[in-house]
Amino acid sequence: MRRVLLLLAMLLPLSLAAEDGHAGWLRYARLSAQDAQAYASLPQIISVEGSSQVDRCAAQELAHGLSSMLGHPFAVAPTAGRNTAHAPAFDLRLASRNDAMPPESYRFKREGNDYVILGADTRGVLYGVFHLLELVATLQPLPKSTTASAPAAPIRWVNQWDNLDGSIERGYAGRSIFFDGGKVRDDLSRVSDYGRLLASIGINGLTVNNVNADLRTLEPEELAGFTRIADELRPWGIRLSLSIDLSSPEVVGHLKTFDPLDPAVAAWWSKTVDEIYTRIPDFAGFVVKADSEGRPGPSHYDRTPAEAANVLARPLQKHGGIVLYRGFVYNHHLDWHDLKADRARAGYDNFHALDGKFEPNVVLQIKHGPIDFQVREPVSPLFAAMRHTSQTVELEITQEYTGQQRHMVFLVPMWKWALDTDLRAENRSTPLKEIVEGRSFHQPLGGFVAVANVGMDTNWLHHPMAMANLYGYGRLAWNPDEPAEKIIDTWTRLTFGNKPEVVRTIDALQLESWRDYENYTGPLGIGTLTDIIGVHYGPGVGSAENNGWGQWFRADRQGVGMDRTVATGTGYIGQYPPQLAAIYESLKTCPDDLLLFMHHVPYTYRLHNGDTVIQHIYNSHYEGAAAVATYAPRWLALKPDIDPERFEKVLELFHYQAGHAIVWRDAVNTWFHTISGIPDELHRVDNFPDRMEAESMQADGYRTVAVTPIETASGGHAVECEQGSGCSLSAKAGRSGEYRIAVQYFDLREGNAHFTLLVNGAPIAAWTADDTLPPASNDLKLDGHTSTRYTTMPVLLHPGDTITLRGMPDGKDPAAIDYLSFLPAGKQATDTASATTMR
Ligand code: GCV
Repeated sequence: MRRVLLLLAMLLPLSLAAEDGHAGWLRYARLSAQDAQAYASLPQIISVEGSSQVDRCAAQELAHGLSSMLGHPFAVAPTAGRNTAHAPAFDLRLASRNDAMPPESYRFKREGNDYVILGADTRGVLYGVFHLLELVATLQPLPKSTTASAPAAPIRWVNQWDNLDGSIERGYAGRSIFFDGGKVRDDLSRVSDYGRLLASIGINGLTVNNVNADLRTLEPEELAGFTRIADELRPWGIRLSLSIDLSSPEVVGHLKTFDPLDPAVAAWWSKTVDEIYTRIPDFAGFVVKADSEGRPGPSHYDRTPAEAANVLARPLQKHGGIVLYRGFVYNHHLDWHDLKADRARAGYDNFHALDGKFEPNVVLQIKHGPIDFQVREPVSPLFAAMRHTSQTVELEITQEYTGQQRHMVFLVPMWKWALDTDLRAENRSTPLKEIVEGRSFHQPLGGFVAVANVGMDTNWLHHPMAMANLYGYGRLAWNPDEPAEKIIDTWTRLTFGNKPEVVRTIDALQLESWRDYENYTGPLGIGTLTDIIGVHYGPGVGSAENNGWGQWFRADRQGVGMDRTVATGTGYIGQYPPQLAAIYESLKTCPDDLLLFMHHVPYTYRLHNGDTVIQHIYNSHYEGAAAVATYAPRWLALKPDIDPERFEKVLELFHYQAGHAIVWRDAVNTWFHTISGIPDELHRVDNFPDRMEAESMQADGYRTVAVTPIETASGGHAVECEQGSGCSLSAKAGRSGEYRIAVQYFDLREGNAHFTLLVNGAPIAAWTADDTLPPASNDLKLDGHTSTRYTTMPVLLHPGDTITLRGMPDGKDPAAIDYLSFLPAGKQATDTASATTMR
């Protein structure tokens, strides 16, 4: 089959054929004849010394990739073994002891006409092959010899939060590729494809089930299914691991207790681990979420996390398995009246006294920030406290709080910002990256874990641009020193080709996107300002306050921000080593980007950049929304150079993001305007001369409804259609000139409402509110998640023209409308959506 595909790939013409994104960055697109010339003398035989599945996979991948890119056949020599043929060959070789190469590393060398890829082990060979293919795809010369490229740390894992029923917690790209209907899927072909993508970026472990683990996970029939998944991953050098629930001895083993210090419990874990290894000999280990968000844990028996982790670790040890015990342990019933209560303190408070009490094969898995993957958080102080414990940093690829793969947000700059943060433990340089590499405190294990949550969507993550986060994560886990610019440049070339204009544009868009998103959501370290007790997507500013979840930013009429100082606040800052604590404690030195995370200040407090806090909140939201409005026009310029399918998909998402950034901007600014009572110096906030509120138009069948939270609709109200046969709104235009008309409506997933916009009875636009753009999670309310915008092409209006908007509800979607905005065509209007164009 592989051969047939290979031949087909070679016959494909050099054109912009539609691409569905399934190949990710491993497209192996055909090079032009001129570019291919540089590789014309490459040997066409691939000989492979090792005989493992991984070695064979590496050889096949090299043959496939080179054939596809260079347009002539490359073939794997039929028998495994050293290259003894006289014809020049690619020689995939395993290093000998004398080569003294670090585990999983590779290097290249030339021997006569042979190209040798020398792997420290079979994974090293595979990684070397992928690197060589990347060099060709990005038109780089193949080096004569290299020093070894070795991974920064041994643990480079991905977590999936997939449930056995096929749903995915915080998954935004369809259902699980692993599970359906309570068991492992019959067809696991996408699992193998996923393994290949992960191997190409050096990932060596995959946890396939949710950390909120199903209680049946360790049942024998489920283990049989997991064995099949492990078999699919093994050829790609990826070891399977499982999330487990600590109460399993009771639930699965029918013991009376799950107390980690009970000998019967220890015996049960030992027996269960042994059974797993008879099925999955390279099983990687367990991931544990305990005493967190309602999960059972050792506190039930007054035991410590170390005692719980160790009972799992001991039986895993002899098999080479590890325990990743999550540091995400906190009380979600905090008393919000208590000004000393602070969720950010929880990681350190729960774990620092346990340093040195874990078995050597236990690794603490710590989210990079102390809260929960907000758009900006400081690095967790726990990393600096655990000097005798191996640690991994947990990052989040799935964009739970960062636009859920409906907004483009390239997270590598954020991760690098965190990884480069110098915690100054022991008054010396201890950047986060060096702590998790095990270098700062001389720990044997450590590394990187990221939650990815790919799904059944053909292109894995829904937004074509989101794949840069998966790719970038792998690159950083291999080498956290690699610049974000280099990472995105390589990804863009692999994903969209090497044309300079394409590469320049996409690199710039991606690199700007995190700051833009932060600007129109939650600047100054305040938190993302999303609906934290709902789906974590659109604006829901007040939801963080006044409840037990502890994501407070403590806004009142005078000021805003969490006082986490030692002097007057929760004392959180004192959990950092003294030199870093001193920087955060003082208003003089605390960076603006973290100000409201660390301090409570008046709205009139002046930032280092000279703005008052309140004016900065207003300005940054306008800046962010304006920046996002440029994405679609910049992307449009690439139309001749991008295949139509991916071009249209990205364009649609960029239009959507521009509209949703305005929803964010207005909701957050209105909320702060209301609470502070301080007007915007530039008179933009709550002042929209371009707008016509839907509830002010003449309605046929539409009725006015209040929207909650109130700030997520213009004027707090919208209209819903109550007639199955459809409804309409109309009004006189009252202005003359060329305008784009933006219609702000609500798109609910369970139904495809239809809208038609008419001027003097003639339709000028029609569209369907389908479920591809607004939140991936189902939300049946009119709110900041579902508010969506459609913008027309320019139309010429005269005073007295009649504007009519017809809405046809469908299913549970009532064709609801918030307002119409008239944006002067041809100039940047105050409402930044003017830069969007007709869909
Ligand atoms: C898997 C946050 C998320 C949860 C997630 C949890 C965790 O609270 O919203 O969906 O649960 O983190 O990381 O355990």
